[in-house]
Amino acid sequence: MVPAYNEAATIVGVVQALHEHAPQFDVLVVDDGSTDDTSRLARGAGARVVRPAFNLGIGGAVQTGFVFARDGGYDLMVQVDGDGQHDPGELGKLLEAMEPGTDMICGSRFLVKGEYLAPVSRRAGIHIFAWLLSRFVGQQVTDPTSGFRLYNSRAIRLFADDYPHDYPEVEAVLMLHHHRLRMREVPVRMFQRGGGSSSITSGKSAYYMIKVLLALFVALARKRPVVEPGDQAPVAAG
Ligand SMILES: Nc1nc2c(ncn2[C@@H]2O[C@H](COP(=O)(O)OP(=O)(O)OP(=O)(O)O)[C@@H](O)[C@H]2O)c(=O)[nH]1
Ligand SMILES: [Mg+2]
Repeated sequence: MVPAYNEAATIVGVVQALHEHAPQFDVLVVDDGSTDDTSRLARGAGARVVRPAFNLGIGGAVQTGFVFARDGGYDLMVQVDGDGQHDPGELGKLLEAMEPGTDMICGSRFLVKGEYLAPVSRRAGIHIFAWLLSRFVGQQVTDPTSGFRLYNSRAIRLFADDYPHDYPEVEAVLMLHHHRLRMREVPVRMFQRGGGSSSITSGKSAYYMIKVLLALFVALARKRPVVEPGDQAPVAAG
């Protein structure tokens, strides 16, 4: 599942790499309102394309993918950015780590030495989220904003029902924990985006920090669902 908003420069390469490295997966591109050729190019490269009627933002786009995966009866869903920052060749590492009892595998750029990490200001924000989240969930989380993630069917069902809206990745880790699902990180390389422009402009960075911090504390205060070990289907909190 590839969320893609105006990623005409890179989407063909991403879809082709997924076909090459993950032939067992269907490729779905969610493009809600690109004004460039993203959808046409993705379809031409062999992806299925869902085009919601208006821009849902990254959270709504990814949730569309979860609904597609849940309704299609898929056992696994992998989320890969459409801007070429993730290497589909590393999907094998995520698949290997998906053992029984683990519901989400997250690719972490910070477990790899000497690779592209992110601009300094962004990195500082990521480390603050990582520090906070690690305390909230009681396990070390190094890259909570990573969008290179593999989900099993329990995680697919949870997030199809309820997924955070904008800048969703950090909050999604906390949601997973509250529903007693488990995550693990594996080292992956990440690259600079291969073209197009980031959805996180400098003006939005401050909003991002405040919104995500607020969302984290609100999520902590929310009523928790009661999910006993052994329960089959986690349900979202109302
Ligand atoms: N469908 C859809 N995809 C989106 C939307 N916003 C962002 N995306 C996609 O989500 C992925 C991640 O967004 P980016 O803007 O690259 O965010 P980022 O990777 O944290 O930021 P950079 O490191 O600057 O690239 C990319 O593939 C985007 O095209 C949206 O509103 N709708
Ligand atoms: Mg990106």
